[in-house]
Amino acid sequence: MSDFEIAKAQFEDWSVDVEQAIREVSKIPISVHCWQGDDVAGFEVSKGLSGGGIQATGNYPGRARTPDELRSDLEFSYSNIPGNHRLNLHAMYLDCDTNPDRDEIEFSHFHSWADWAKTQKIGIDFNPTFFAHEKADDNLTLSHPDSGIREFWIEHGKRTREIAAEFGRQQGNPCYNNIWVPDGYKDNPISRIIARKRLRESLDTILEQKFEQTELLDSVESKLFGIGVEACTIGSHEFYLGYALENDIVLCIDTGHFHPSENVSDKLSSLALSLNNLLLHVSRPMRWDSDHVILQDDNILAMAHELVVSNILDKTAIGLDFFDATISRTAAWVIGTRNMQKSLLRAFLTPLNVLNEVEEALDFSKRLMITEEIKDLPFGSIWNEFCRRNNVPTGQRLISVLDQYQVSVSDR
Ligand code: RNT
Ligand code: ZN
Repeated sequence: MSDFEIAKAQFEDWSVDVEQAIREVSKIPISVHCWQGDDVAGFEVSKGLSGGGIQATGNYPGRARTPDELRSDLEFSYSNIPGNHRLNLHAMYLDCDTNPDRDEIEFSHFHSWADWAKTQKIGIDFNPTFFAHEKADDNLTLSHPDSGIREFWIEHGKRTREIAAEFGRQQGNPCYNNIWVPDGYKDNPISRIIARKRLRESLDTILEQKFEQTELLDSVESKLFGIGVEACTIGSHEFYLGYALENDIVLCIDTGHFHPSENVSDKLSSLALSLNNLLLHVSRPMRWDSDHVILQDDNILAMAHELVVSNILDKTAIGLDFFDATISRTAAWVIGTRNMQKSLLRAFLTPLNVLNEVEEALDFSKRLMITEEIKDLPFGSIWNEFCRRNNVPTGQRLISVLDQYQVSVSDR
C-alpha cells in the first residue's frame, strides 16, 4: 500500500471521505495578488511613490520590473500551486507606453493582461489604486475636502469598474473590483462624520452605473488603522458593513485590518447570514497590519474551518494580501497560496458529522478528545497525493525548484 492509501484508510476510520475532500479543494480558486511580485510598486512611469499607510520592507533581489517579468514570475508560481487560480490585479499595474493618469485609464491599457490570462486559463480580479499618487499625499482621496481631488478619484473608481466589467465579460465569470482607500487622519479629527459622509457620496457616484453581476462584483474593504492614519480611518468596518448591506455589494474582509486580539474568522458566519457575497484578503498581521506571508497557523486554519463548516464557500471569494520583500517573491506566492489550500484541505478532512453530533449532544469532553486526536492523522500524505495528481512538486523537490528560479531572476 502507498503512503496515500494508508493515510486514506486512517481518515476513513473517522468516516472522512478523502476523495471528496480532494475534489472540494480542487474546485476553489485562490485570487493571487499581483503586488507580492514587485513590492506594490506598479508599472506607472512616476512609480516609487509609497503611501497609503501600507509598506513593503526589504530589498531582496529579483523584483519584477516589467509586466513581462511579473507574468513570468506568476507563471512559474502557478506551476507550483495545485489547481487553477486567479490573478488579482491593481490598476497601477497597467501595461502601456502612454502613461495615462489614474483618471484616464481604460481597458486597452490592460489588454495584455487579458490576453495572457486567456493563455493561462485564469480569471482576473481588479482593484482601483487610491494610493501612491500625489493626489493621495494627504491620505485623503474619496473623502478629501477638495471636490476637485474627490472628482479625480471618483473618475478613477468609475473607470476601474468599466475595466473590471470588461475582464468579466471576456473571461465569462465575474471580476471582483475591490475598493480600498487609505483615507484617514493622523491625529484626532474634530468631525469624523463629515469625512464619512463625503466618502459615502463619492462611493455612491462611483457605483451609479449598473453592470451585470455576471461580469462585475463591486466590493469594499475596511481597515482599522494605517501608518500615518492612526487616529481615524474613514472607511472603518462599521462604515463598510453598513454600506455593503445597504447597497447589496460585496464586503472584503482583510484579516490584517482588525484589532490584533480580534478573532477574524469568527466574523464570517455572522456576516454570511446578512451578506450575499464576501471577499477575503487573507493576510498575516504581526503586531500591526504587517502583511507577512500566510502560514498554516491557527488563524488561517480557523478561517478555513469556518468557510467549510458554515458552508459559505459558494458566497466567499478567497484572495490573498501579503507582501514580503525580504524573501524570494515567487517563493512567497507559492508558500502562501499553498498554505491557504492546505488549510482548506485540512478543514475538508475533518470528521464534521461526528463532531457536530457530539456538539449538539453537548458532549464537550468528547468534542475535545476528537479535535485533539485528529490532529495526529497523516495529513501530509493526502496533501502530497493532491500535489502529485496536479503535477506539482512537494518537499525537498519543491524547495530546489523555488531556489533555482530565484537564482535565475536574482540579477535583475
Ligand atoms: C491595504 C489593503 C489593500 C492593499 C492592496 C494593495 O491595507 O489591505 O487591500 O493591501 O490593495
Ligand atoms: Zn487588503
